[in-house]
Amino acid sequence: MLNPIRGLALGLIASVALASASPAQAPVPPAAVGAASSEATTAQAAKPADIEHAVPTPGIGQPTQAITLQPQETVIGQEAERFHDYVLVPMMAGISAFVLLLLLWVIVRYRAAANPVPSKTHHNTLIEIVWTLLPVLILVCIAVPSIRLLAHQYSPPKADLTVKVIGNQWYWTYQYPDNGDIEIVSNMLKEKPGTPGKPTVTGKERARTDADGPALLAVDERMIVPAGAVVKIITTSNDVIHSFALPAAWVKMDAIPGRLNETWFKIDRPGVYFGQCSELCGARHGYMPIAVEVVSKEKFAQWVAFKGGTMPGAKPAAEPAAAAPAAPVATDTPVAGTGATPPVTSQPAVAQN
Ligand SMILES: [Cu+2]
Repeated sequence: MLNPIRGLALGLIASVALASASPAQAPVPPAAVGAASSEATTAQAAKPADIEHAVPTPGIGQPTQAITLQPQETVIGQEAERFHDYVLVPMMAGISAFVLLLLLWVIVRYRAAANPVPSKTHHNTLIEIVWTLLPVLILVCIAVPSIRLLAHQYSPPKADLTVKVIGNQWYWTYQYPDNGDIEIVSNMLKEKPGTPGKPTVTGKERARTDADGPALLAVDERMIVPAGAVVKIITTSNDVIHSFALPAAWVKMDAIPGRLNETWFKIDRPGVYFGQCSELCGARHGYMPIAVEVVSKEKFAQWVAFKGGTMPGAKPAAEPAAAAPAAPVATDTPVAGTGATPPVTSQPAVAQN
């Protein structure tokens, strides 16, 4: 009888010991963090590979044969498209048809042959009120949705990512201030030698393929942004006025030397979206296209690493890992400490520079 009881007691003690041991090991995450960060450092040592770039989908983010607007990928674009399709176009068609019918009616009904003695009628209060009020009502019908759309465009949600877009004669530069200030230079891809009517490659230049996108729109380096992220675009220019335009995102913003303009977009569907410089900026204005590739958040982080940049959240984790003695400090002061450490380490670095 004693043995089973002792066994039970021992079992209980053992289980209590185990239970107390596991919370005691809870602070162990440093070990896990250490393992993860050592993986990260080895990943950094071996240069991260570029992402597999998407092949553009015909009909999405590029010109189509249709006379309608390009399929709109942003909430603002969809609002603008509804306004265009269901308010502006029906109004234009209605007014044009009404004026045409009025003219035809006057031409036929009041022609000289049918109406030998012209009427001397003048001043009709009712008709004067109608032709004053009706245009006012039409203008109000346009103004209300128009100002609402403007208000939505100019009150962007909090940005997840900022890209500084710089126009140059005749290419674009994209800077990522949130990601270690990486800079991408984006040039149009020329055609294979012998292609008529379009710039063609010379020397060792890479010629455009269909995987890059349509002719005159494909570029060597696309602007990469994560899907579903609010992207704040800051435009400026190094020389003359350019304009950053991305029709599928309802974005068009002048890039003016010495001035910063701001716009934004949020595209949820991964893919490639094309635009062009939309301000006549010189001889090769037609040859400075814009290509934005929307990728998953993981792919974006991989691309940033490939370009030698950093992710805003990953930066603090990477720095203490690089400096091994900093690790115990991070475990003493939990969450706030990890947040506070990087500025302290980065500030002296800046001061030294
Ligand atoms: Cu331009």
